[in-house]
Amino acid sequence: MDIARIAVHESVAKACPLEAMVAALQGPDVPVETVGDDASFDASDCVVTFSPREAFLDAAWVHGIRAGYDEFDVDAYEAAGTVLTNSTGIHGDTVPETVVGYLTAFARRLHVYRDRQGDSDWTQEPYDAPFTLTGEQVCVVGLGTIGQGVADRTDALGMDVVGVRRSGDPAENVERVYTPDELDAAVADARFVVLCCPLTEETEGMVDAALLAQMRADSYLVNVARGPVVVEDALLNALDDGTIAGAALDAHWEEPLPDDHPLWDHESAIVTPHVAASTSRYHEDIAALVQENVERIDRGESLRNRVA
Ligand code: NDP
Ligand code: 7N6
Repeated sequence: MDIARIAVHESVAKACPLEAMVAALQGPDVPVETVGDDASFDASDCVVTFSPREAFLDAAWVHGIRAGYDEFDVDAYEAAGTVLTNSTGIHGDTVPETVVGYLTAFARRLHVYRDRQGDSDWTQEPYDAPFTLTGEQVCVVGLGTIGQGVADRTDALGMDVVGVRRSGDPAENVERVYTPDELDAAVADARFVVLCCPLTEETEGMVDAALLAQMRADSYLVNVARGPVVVEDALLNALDDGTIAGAALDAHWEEPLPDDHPLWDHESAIVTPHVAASTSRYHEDIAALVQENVERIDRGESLRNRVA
């Protein structure tokens, strides 16, 4: 593969300023330019993009600037012989820090007081409402870059950490690793269930009414993965009828979450607009991944994060 151009698709602007990405990707050898939906590609192009487009299949290599590549048709890339890489590996601090924020807010009731602040409301939560994270169990579903970061941080906070992944292989700072067929058992004792897995055929709808019913009534669901991993109606019902105590959602079924969605006003929900990974250095992290792979191509090596 010979890369003669890096084409930065305008959809990159959904995650970071386009100009910053173009500047970060500039190197001595390969020219970098911004392209829109009308652009065409050939077998000497690398496309850096947030969203998929059919025309990208004409390029040599497409780099998705997200860890999740569920919107990309991997089979079509294989059939076209177009290389597809993703951006896993760069979210090990940002997303886990956000998760610790959700857990701390729920335990220390910070989201409740922030809601009351606008009304100058001094009302204190009931005596038995606040709790400490220390000593509570967290179940981390997906133990990759993000899940490991969540495990490390929650372990450091004195929590009991269990996890789930298909391989069932042990993970650092995780006391017990379950496989997906043991999900019921994995969540049963957890005060928090944190979803850090990809959206796949296997994980779509994984958190349904039956699984929510297995969770403790005083437990919280955190979704930093993808909206469809959770069955929307099942979660809304579980929040309404007290099957679980609350949920923090960064990933949603439809984005932006519609104005009239019941979650916006739900007192036991924390809603963030898919920003768990936000950082002012995002463009630099992506550029480092792309540049590493440009160098690998020059050396004739296999690409990092290749998914097709
Ligand atoms: P990784 O590929 O590093 O980790 C994914 C983990 O999920 C692996 O441990 C994998 O292990 C596990 N996994 C896969 N299938 C299942 C399953 N059926 N049940 C349980 N675990 C499973 O990805 P990242 O940690 O970088 O990102 C994970 C996901 O988080 C992304 O795919 C994306 O959807 C989302 N994300 C969201 C962000 C946000 O802004 N909210 C930011 C970045 C990512 P194994 O193969 O052994 O199953
Ligand atoms: C954009 C991060 C991912 O999969 O959903 C996230 O990487 C997007 C800042």
